[in-house]
Amino acid sequence: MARDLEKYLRPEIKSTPFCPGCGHGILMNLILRAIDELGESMDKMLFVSGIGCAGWIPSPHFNADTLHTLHGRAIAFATGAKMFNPALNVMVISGDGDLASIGGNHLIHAARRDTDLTVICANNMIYGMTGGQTASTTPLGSLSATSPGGNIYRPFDLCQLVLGAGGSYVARYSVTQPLSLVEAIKKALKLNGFSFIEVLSPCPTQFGRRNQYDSPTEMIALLLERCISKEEAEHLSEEDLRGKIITGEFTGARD
Ligand SMILES: Cc1ncc(C[n+]2csc(CCOP(=O)(O)OP(=O)(O)O)c2C)c(N)n1
Ligand code: SF4
Repeated sequence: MARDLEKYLRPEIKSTPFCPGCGHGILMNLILRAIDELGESMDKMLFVSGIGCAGWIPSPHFNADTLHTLHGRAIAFATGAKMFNPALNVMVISGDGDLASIGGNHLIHAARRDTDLTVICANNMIYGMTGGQTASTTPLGSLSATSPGGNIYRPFDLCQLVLGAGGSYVARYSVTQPLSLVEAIKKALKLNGFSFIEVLSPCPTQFGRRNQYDSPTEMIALLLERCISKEEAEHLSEEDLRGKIITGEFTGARD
């Protein structure tokens, strides 16, 4: 963590629980960088998370009001807090399992209602905390604790899901695209309405080791290779797009 961002952390926090090479630590840094660049006061912010490794990003680390809630229910708690105190800038930070598997219904209905929340989904394509089970985001064929022969179900495209449900601002970036990601978080924080950012965040421990990416460096290299911008994707054939992850802003659902 850059020294100038340490002021956003609780002074008693000396380390995080993340495994070496986990993308969630990078994401934590980038969220704080966005808040710092915006000059947003932590006093006006509420951070809400569910259960999972990603749920540890804000809580107990951020020196602000944090709600560490039940698995899958972060958006429900966040909605209640925002209804009670509309002046709060409410940010939900949680995992793909938490927000899109057990919590999927809250996600689509908050998007449909255009509830004024900023939701950051740390997508590592697996349930990290509980030992690497298949999530609704696990790619076809990937190995997990519950699909040792390879996942047979198609994963959600989270951005398309939220766009279809009516989210006002939808974007996807990887932790390997820090500048774009910080800009997206700043936009989402300023927007009135439901903003959703899917962040590709590698889990070397539960996803990487099972899927022959033996080191965090290999996972980062893979994201660098696979993530392409929306604009680049427009010039590629269906065959060239295979295995690629399209990143960028996906706005206009309500137009
Ligand atoms: C009601 C309930 N069901 C299941 C669990 C077990 N559980 C805790 S975290 C988790 C999944 C976490 O995955 P994700 O949200 O993707 O976060 P990650 O750990 O990968 O960052 C599960 C299934 C729970 N705590 N509560
Ligand atoms: S299990 Fe995965 S998601 Fe959880 S801290 Fe370790 S690397 Fe990160």
